[in-house]
Amino acid sequence: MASINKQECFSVALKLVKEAGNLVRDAIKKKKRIETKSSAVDLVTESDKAVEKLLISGLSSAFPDHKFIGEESVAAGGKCVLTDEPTWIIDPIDGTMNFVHSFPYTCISVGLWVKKEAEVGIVYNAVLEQMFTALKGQGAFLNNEKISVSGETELSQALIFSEIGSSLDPEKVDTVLTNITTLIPKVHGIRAMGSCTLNMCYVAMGGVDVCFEFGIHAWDMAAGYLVVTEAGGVVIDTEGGPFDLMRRRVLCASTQELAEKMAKLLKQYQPERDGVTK
Ligand code: LIP
Repeated sequence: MASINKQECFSVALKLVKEAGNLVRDAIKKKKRIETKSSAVDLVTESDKAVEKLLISGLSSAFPDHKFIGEESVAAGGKCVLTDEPTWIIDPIDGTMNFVHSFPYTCISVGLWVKKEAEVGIVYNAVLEQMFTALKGQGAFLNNEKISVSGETELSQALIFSEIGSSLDPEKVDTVLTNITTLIPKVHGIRAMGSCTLNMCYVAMGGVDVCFEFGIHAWDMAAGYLVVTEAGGVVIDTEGGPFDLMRRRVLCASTQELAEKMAKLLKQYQPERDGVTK
């Protein structure tokens, strides 16, 4: 198996993400060419494809042995398989719907997983100039300043990010609405901002106390997972128990206590796992 120099991987990826950020910052102001994918509200633009191409071509020439899972490559028929090999997991524009509407809650997300563990996480909201970074065992940072979760333990005091998602499956929509109805009288506030990755980073920076979502993919969580855990937060499955990157569900919280309280309240939904070959 290829061995990695984590610091070198981080530096190379950071440079490429900054370059891709210039592209996103410029493109968000312009008219986009929009196509749909799994549903009428699951969108892709030429910028999603261009950013993914830039990142994969830069990373693969620096690290020819490494593997890739990229949102748009998978949409084009590529594989979504996580092995023990060093694997870059990329969402070129997380929050594509927001990007399409020039709503600046959108980011580039790049995670490096090795032996199925997160080693590097980079999340860049280029429009608002927020660069979240994490290396395993070295803490999490926003624009080079160390960040940490809020430490909140009480549901009644918690600000929560939920999501609507891009699946129109009636069972999924019912799960979303049921959970919001359950939570409204129990928490401080609920928001739905449109980017799973940024939601996770906002838990990491202490801006919100919990986020959860069903139906997202490995690329929506791979980098955010490390940013949250390195900021002292908790990432678990939505019904409690260990987080599984390929299970397409996530619950992040500032503390274990809060995560467990949330998991007990949530109606569950299980989409087909990532990586299932047909
Ligand atoms: C988006 C997620 C968001 C989710 C959307 C979509 P994309 O990712 O981050 O949280 O609610 O359905 O999956 O498609 O913009 O990269």
